[in-house]
Amino acid sequence: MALDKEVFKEELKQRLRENYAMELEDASKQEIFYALGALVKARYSDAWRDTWKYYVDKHKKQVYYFSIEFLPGRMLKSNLLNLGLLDTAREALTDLGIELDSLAEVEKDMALGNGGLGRLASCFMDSIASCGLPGNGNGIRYDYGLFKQRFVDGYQVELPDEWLQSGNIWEIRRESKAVDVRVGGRVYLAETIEGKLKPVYENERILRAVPYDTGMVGYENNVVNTLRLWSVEIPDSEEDKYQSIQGRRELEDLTAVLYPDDSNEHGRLIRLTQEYFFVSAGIQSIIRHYKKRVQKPISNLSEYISIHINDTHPALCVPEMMRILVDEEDLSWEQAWDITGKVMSYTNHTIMAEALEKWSIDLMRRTLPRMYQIIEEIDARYVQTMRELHPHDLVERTRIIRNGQVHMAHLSIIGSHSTNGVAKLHSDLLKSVVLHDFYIIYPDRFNNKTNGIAQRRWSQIVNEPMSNVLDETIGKTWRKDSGDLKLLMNYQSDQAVLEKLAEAKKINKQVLADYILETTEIEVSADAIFDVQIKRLHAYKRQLLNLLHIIKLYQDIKENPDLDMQKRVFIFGAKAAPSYHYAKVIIKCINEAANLINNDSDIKDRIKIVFLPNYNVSLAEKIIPAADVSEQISLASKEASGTSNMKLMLNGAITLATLDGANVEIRDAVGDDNIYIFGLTEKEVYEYYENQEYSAHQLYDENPIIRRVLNAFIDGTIPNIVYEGREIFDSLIKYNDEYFLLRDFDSYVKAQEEIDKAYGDQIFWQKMSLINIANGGRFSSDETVRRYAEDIWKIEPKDSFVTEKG
Ligand code: 73E
Repeated sequence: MALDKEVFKEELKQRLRENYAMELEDASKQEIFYALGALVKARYSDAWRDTWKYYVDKHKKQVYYFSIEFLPGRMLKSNLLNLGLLDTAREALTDLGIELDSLAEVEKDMALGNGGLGRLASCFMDSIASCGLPGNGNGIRYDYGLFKQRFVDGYQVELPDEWLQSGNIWEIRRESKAVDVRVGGRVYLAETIEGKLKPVYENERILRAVPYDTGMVGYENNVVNTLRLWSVEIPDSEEDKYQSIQGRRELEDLTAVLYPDDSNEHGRLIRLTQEYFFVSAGIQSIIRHYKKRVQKPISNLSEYISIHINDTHPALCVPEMMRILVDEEDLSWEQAWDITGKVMSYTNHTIMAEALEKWSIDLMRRTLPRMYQIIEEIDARYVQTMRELHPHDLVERTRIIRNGQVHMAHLSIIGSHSTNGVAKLHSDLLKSVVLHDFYIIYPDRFNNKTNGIAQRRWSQIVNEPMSNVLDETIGKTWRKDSGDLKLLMNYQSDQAVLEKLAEAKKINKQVLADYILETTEIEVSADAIFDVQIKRLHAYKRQLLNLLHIIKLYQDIKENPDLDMQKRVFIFGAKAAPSYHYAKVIIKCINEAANLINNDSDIKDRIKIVFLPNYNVSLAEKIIPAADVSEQISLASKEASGTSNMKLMLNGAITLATLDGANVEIRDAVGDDNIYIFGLTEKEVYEYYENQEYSAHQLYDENPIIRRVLNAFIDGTIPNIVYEGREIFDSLIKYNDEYFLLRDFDSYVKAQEEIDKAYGDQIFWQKMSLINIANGGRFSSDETVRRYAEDIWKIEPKDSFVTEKG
């Protein structure tokens, strides 16, 4: 319901009086932010309750998206936008002498995720609600989000992210919905009087799981779904067991921190317990709701409930559902197995071997004894059934328990009805290579769902200057349906439109330049090309290749001081997992190269390097609208999809990419002329793996440019990296360059030279940029979740939403 500006002002003042006993004039930004947050929350609380009631009354099938990470970032502006209040709020606040944007900065990022996987989960939450789909998130309420990153002497330093320090305005603690989760101890099976085998628990620990719910507000559709995050507490019944501070700490630490790993798995007890904790709490609460509210026989569960396993971290959903159905609901194993398979579906997000989770049998048995018994039974039955249908070897390779380990991806595939990859190329690789054995066994289970992004956030909210040009040019329908961005294609030769888009970009670049100056004291010109690489730091993503090219440019200018080139600012944003030594070495080298180049007067500002610390969702929101070039340069086959590639194109950046992940689909969307592609293809990479013919040393010997660039790491050219430089050098030469940086170097340099040339012709550049914006709508997570809803979850949108859309 629309809200009048004057009423808005009055309500805000009223809330300040109620919550803080204070007049607006005396209130701090913090206090005004909380009052505004409370106002916004009150605006959707009725819709939240009604949505839930509607799903129950209409017996709607619901999906529960289980993810160990969610990365919503700030929610104020997104909630205001979705409630149709953004303009009203902005105007009302302006009248009161307050700037909405600076108020929004008060909100701490909710950073309960590492990177793409967690952000995708949050984009899906937004889109599921915005499409009127009955769907909820289920995860962990970590006390500390992903660490805060600082640089000290060029090294990454990690500080705790105390995001809850001043409270979290959006969440509601629901004590009455708490459940108990049992871990550890011993479990054996004993016969009941009815002659059934039932598990008996001994010396187990009971954890109290308390849910905190956050409303996921749909875009102008009165739908508010729920993100439920679980926090651990000590149950009253167990208080006497936790007398010591240390004992309490251990337990309370369970939901204290998010594991700061991306594509690197550290087999740690706490992590496994975290996984079971949120899985068990989530499934118990789903079943409780089903029995109490849906009130249908448990055998009909799959008609009303769908559970999505986001990567393998929630794979225990399979045995936990079996436990509840068999141990607690008294179903036969066969019936329970049939239901579980129908309810569960699974997404794979990576082919990196080290990220495919495996747990030792010993750890699993000690930590989660009942889970292990059930997994053993699933495994034994799998082997028994498949032996009759497939060769022995194939069955052995695909079973869940192998070589003393429990394979969580195998469990997820065997225990669900759908396995999907996150971009076409990735899904094909799953079928042909990574999960090929499973594809032979279950060909019908495999499918692709290319990732998408919450377009409203990544265009309207973060990029107002561009949004205004779009409104003036193609009308406002694109704000609801990003497919309408296509209309912009009619203006690709309209000089006035191209100029307006260029002006909008310039405004964003100036804003970022100011931020860079403020945070790093580096002065950059908004006339330079803003060349951006923002993502987790990982060898396969090849931030180092970017650096090698920068060093080449530096050496070229030193050799030829009058070198004619476009000015460039290379902007990095990346966190390295604290235990990922090599990634941290790369950070140090980039920072030292920055120091060298930024302060060398011979360079005359033609190149600048800016490594912005603490890359997170809010920083992405500042960088992305200002980007000219989007670096998507992972080794082909390694990046499952990527999603910053989609956000950057939507904001008019030109992609410089390998044919990896969703880059392939971006190329298909914009055409070869509006993207810069370089490097090995995924097929060529696999050929190298097979023929073992790659020699980085040979490239070093034969290519003087490569030699000069690499030598800069060990001959003192880049200062202060005596050890780090050697390590980089050795990784490339002595250990033969695992990610083929040197093999792709020449074609990368060539693509960069073409970009340099293209930017010189502004009309040409702006046209490419426009074509990227116009085709950005294709990667909307609205569309992605609709595909999941239709093909996998079998859920339908709220009726009123269907009629609204016609
Ligand atoms: O390519 C990205 C993808 O866009 C992929 O690396 C990332 O997921 C994104 C969303 O689909 C991803 N993260 C993880 N695996 N894949 C991961 C693995 C272990 C721990 C935390 C995250």
